[in-house]
Amino acid sequence: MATSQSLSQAAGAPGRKRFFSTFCPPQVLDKDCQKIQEAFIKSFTSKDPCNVTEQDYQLFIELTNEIVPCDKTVFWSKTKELAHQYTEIQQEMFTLENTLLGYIVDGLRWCGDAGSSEINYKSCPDWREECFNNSVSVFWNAVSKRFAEDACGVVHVVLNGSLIKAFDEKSTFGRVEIRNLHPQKVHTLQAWVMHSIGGIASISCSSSSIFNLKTIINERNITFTCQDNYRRGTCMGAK
Ligand code: 2NF
Repeated sequence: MATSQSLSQAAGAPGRKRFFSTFCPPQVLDKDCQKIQEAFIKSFTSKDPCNVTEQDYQLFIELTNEIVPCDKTVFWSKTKELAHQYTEIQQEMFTLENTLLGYIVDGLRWCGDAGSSEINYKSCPDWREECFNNSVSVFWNAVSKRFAEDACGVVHVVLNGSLIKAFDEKSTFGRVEIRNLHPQKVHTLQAWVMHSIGGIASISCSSSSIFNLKTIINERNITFTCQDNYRRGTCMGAK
């Protein structure tokens, strides 16, 4: 229910140093990160936690603006750990959480209160049960949209082939990210369908769930390719 982890704790979490050494030179970090933290907190404090807008995060998003190079964007859906293991090894590939914006808040929950300028550490609405326009959901929708809009070249997605809905139209990837890819910039979406992640199903590139994704992508004039159990160094099979 409540925000329990502070921003500074999150930034110091093990295994997450990569962003700062890659993108943010130490001399810039101290000053700008203070400004960024303030902008983030201002985005949702003094506001009804069920009535936050994407506009509220505008300044925070602008301050953390950075562009992932073409061909290096990695989306994921129900495969967070695996996707992050991959980008940890492939340091030139980036999930949203490998960018400053995603990095700062990944793993956190937060909200404010209309009657107070403080962070509400006691209780925040549950995004599944209480309200759609809560501080956390609105944030991830806004930044996922931005991440997709900025993507270019060949983009990648790691999907969970152990789930019947390896591609779920209601997920952030299905609802927001694929709908905001620009066909003028993105020519191919490459799906990596990974098996044995922990579910019971065994979904492959030829399953109806993946076909559904291919149809949506092709309708958007973007080429779709898919590979089962992608391993680094193997070639991608076009479907
Ligand atoms: O927490 C994150 N780092 C996060 C949250 C939402 C979206 C990251 N994203 C971005 C990533 F960049 C991925 O490319 O979207 C993609 C993953 O989202 P998904 O919904 O396709 O994948 P799931 O595994 O179903 O969900 C990822 C996490 O987000 C939470 C969910 O509980 C899980 O922890 N989540 C999903 N939808 C919402 C929502 N509407 C949500 N949290 C709040 N509101």
